[in-house]
Amino acid sequence: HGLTTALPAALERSEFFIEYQPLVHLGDGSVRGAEALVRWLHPQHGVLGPDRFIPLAEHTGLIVPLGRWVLEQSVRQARDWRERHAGTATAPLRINVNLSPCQLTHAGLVQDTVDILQAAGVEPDALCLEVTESALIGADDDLLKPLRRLAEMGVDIALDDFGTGYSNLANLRRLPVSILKLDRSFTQGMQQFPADPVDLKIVEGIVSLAHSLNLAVTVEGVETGAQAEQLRILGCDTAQGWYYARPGPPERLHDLALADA
Ligand code: G
Ligand code: G
Ligand code: MN
Ligand code: NA
Repeated sequence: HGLTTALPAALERSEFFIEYQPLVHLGDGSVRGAEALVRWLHPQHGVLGPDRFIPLAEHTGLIVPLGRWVLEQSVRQARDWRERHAGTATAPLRINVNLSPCQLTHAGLVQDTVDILQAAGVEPDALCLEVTESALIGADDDLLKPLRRLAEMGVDIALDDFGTGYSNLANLRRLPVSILKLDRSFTQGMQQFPADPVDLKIVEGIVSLAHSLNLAVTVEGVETGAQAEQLRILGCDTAQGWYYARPGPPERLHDLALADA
């Protein structure tokens, strides 16, 4: 309750900040971008993670202005990285931003996104919006329309926590998504050696289906080199996890990306 009532003032006082976790190409190990992860530097409680306050912000509607703020900061950060990397061998870095279901139903989503990209001078293809699989289960056309418009503009849409939502796989064809983010639980199945044979088969099947539908596969929660190698062999495209880097300040991503330029 205390946290809930403190949220609006926290946004005004700029108590939120963003950490960035690198997204790495499994084929060559290069840094391709990052996921933006919001935190709250609470004056009494210290740093709070998103699971402590995102549900509260969703409940009160503050998620809309907070989400807009995260998008604005992240897109500006992507512009900064791209400017500083211009002329190097690295591919232009991309930014992934999480959207909560309430933001999807907010009428201003498409226009806000267009305005934020234009104000920062960033191409839509620099941005990927992550939506959880569960938010899109049974989604009707009204819910999908804004995502379709964003996808037509060139914004990538990723299906986050994929594989946990029991969605009908045939349903994927109808969704304007271009990336599947495999849930961390599958990566955990690659921990032991030999890897869990059922997880191997499931990931193999998901990758094959995804690629046949022209979707890229990103894996989350990679903690060891053995997991990364297994997932690379299975054909996954991009990886994220503590093995590469924990979420951190934006300068760190810059250093990591330049180090492999
Ligand atoms: O930062 P952490 O690794 O604890 O992330 C936990 C969860 O919080 C993730 O599932 C992520 O999707 C969610 N999250 C992080 N930042 C944001 C944000 O800016 N908006 C929304 N809606 N969710 C976020
Ligand atoms: O959007 P999503 O819920 O997937 O956000 C990613 C979450 O996973 C964040 O809370 C992040 O801190 C966490 N995370 C990122 N990398 C790893 C990892 O390698 N292992 C584990 N256990 N958690 C991770
Ligand atoms: Mn995510
Ligand atoms: Na996820």
